[in-house]
Amino acid sequence: MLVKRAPDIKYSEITPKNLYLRRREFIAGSAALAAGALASGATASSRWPGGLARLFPPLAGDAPDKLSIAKRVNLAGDETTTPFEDAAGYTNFYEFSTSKYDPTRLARDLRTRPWAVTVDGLVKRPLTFEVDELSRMFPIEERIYRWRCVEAWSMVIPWDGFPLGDFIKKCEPAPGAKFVEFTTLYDPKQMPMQNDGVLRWPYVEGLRLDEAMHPLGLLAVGMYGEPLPPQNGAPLRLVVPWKYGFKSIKSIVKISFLDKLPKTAWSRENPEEYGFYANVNPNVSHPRWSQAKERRIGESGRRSTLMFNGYQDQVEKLYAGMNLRKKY
Ligand SMILES: Nc1nc2c(c(=O)[nH]1)N[C@H]1C(S)=C(S)[C@@H](COP(=O)(O)O)O[C@H]1N2
Ligand SMILES: [Mo]
Repeated sequence: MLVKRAPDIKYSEITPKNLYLRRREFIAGSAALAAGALASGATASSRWPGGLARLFPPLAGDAPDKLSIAKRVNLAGDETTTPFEDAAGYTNFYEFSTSKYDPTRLARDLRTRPWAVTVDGLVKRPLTFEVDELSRMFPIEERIYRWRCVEAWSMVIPWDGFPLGDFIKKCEPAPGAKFVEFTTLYDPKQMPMQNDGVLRWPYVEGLRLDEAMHPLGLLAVGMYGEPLPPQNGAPLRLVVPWKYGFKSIKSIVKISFLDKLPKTAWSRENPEEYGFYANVNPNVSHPRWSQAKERRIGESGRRSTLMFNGYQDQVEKLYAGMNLRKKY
């Protein structure tokens, strides 16, 4: 994300040249580390050549090291899946850093077990789930989705998780519930940037209840068939593929059902730039750049951004009658 009042972040940070230079360094670094792992007798994952899997294990507690995936669905057509090292090596996680490369290192020791997720607000009764109990409650699906950041870069990622709507049904929201609010862990000892004013912490996101019930919404516990790396929002994060990436909040500890619009972190910080709905829309520019095209990580050049990130047929009915050019 780019914030006007953060002088250290520039749009140039995400120019292709810079990215490619950094990416080469990153890959060179991983290859060296992986060679070390192999020399010491560790097995390399065939899926992540060079043993990258070993670089991003969930280190804390008893997180499962494999997911059992009941079903696989490709919702990105014939588009090529982004390599794992890019999806796990180029992240936005402002609780750790405003750089795309540092969360991989800085979030490494995030304690992700035990991890409780509380459900409160307008529900039949408040609930608390332990995260692994949650993953056992629902069959885990792998869904390959296009992923589009508001900063105009994109990826194609296989996420592993369960439909948000199935989880919401278990929560038994009260008739007055109209919105769902999600909150990230607040722990400045573990998340160094929470001592900094770049955002008002904790990170909060939200959806209208009917959007949250849409079958494309996912609560992810993994990606690429393995538990989520910390920098990608372990142990539980949201994935809403038709919206800009900032809606897909990481490391969730609380889910609240509300009768009014949640005060989300980015819309509170800068409502001119980041609206509540934040549906991917190539026809509406960000005040500081066009959203018509995107840079697919790993590709050169730019490709056209698709309305609702390519999920228009599935989701447009949610917004019937709304002016999609307006920032809500
Ligand atoms: N808690 C939290 N969630 C977050 C963010 C963040 O900084 N903190 N960044 C958002 C943004 S801008 C994007 S693009 C995605 C990035 O997800 P990824 O790093 O797994 O690709 O996470 C979103 N969720
Ligand atoms: Mo983003």
